[in-house]
Amino acid sequence: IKPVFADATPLARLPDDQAFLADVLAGFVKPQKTLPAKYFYDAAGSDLFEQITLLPEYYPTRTELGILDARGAEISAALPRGAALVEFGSGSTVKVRRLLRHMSDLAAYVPVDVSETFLRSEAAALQTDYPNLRIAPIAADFTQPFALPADLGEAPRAGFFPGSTIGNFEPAEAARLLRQFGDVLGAGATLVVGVDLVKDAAVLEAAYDDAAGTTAAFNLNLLTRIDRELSGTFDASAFGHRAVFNRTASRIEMHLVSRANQTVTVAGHAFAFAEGETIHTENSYKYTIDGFRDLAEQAGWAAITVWTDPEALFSVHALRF
Ligand code: AVJ
Repeated sequence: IKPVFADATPLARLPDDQAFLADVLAGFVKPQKTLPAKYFYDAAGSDLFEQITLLPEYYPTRTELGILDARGAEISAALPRGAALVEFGSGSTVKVRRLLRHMSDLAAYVPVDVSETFLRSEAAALQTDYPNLRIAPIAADFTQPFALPADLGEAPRAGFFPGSTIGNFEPAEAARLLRQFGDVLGAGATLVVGVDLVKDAAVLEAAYDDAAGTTAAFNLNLLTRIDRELSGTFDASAFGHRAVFNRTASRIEMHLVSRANQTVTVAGHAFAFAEGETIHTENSYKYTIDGFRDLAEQAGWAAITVWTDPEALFSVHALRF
């Protein structure tokens, strides 16, 4: 069965490099310089992130997979029979496979991802393993509204948003995104979402500043990417990596720290960095179970069930819109 590509909202108004340049310049004129975390994931960055997920200190990926393995039957049972299952930011199909093997009655699987090439290859691989499953990929940015395929008919809607990707959004943005998922899926929909939990600062900080230096390389790769794609003059070795748990805001912050007073240009625009000055590159929000339920409720979702691992490192929530 050949995957059908449904219509989706146009991906971006600006060509990618123009949007990247605009975001970098906007971030660098702020008093606290910032870069959007979504730019981590070029080819080298995606590779480094894959390595991060295998690090001994980086517990989220293996813990969530452990929950999906141990509780996959229960989690699948929380979804309606004959559902159309929409995965937001599907990436690789490693996680959804933990649900699919318990769901023989799925009406359709709808992976949504911004990378059309990856989406196509992952959909094709999944189709080989599930020849009878209807797969309807949508190439779209899931942070923007998009339409589901028109011919899903009356199949009840379910959503899947694993990986604690929700943690990359400011709480108000996260609530907006959850409400948008509800609007895309419709009233009565079920959502399964993976959320990293608040814990000891030392455990969190080690997960984002590993001994092998892989997360540091992931963070510094942003500068290399700016040099390559935007004619930047960054010397990545003139910056260090910092990860700190901000308990008041309940988030891990990643920063790049200037090792010296220096001036760097990006596409001809000069920016001064004082020694010790940082570029804030990522927030990764951590929630308590009740804290996430409050956020979901603000966004129109009611809690159904939550699953965690024995050490309560990570949570998987089922919600109803
Ligand atoms: C992909 C956003 C879930 O926040 O843990 C990993 C990204 N950054 N190490 C996370 C990340 C540094 C990751 N998310």
